[in-house]
Amino acid sequence: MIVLKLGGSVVTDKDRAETLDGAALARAADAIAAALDAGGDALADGLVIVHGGGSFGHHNASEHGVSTTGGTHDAGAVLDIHGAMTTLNRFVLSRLHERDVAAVPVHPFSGGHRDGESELTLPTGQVETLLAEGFVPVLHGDVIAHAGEGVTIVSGDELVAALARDLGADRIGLCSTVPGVLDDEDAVIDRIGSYDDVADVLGESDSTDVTGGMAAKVRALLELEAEASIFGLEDLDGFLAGADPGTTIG
Ligand code: IP8
Repeated sequence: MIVLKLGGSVVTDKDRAETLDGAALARAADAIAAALDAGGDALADGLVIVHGGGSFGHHNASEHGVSTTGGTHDAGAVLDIHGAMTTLNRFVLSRLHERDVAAVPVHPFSGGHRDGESELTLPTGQVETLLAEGFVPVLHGDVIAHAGEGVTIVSGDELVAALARDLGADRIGLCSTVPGVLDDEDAVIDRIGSYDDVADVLGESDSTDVTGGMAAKVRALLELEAEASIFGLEDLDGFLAGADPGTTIG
């Protein structure tokens, strides 16, 4: 089984509020549809897609001062952020449906929560059952109930980690706007085995990103048993066909 994250910065114009990158989303949907059509071992046990927020969630979250640790009790703010994410989810689903992919939405806000220690609990029985029934579940970064904080943000990367762990993913892919994790000279780092390998080169994200950018992604992926790949959109076909493009983490 493959867990694939489509980065919010890939499928949206990250610097312009609520703006889709239609061409990039179409290209990603083409690659997914072609890989599913081709069948093959890599996708034999199904595909779970998670997409990030890009310009559809981060701007709303930062406007309301909500992050993965700092919450809100303002129901309007919750609806605003969740609404932006479900709007983007509908776009992703519709582009996949146009290509006959059996994609269905799974909204983390409806099932997950964090405890007082910010530990995420994400039920995965529905995802597992949908996979077994031949669907492609499509989750997204979202708002989430958080004990003692009201509601906070759950990033797509956290969801990828939880799904990969609980469903025993064989492979994890993060499709990003960059061809991998880049070193000081902008060359793709082939493999990262520990965060110390890259602590010097991973700075803050340039755009409004309440969940931490590349550094947070690498940290989350390093905690997983399965190896993960971070790669650019041009390598999505290759990844889905079984190759290990970009940076391998783990
Ligand atoms: O783009 C964040 O998801 P991410 C989602 O995967 C929200 O970090 C609501 C900001």
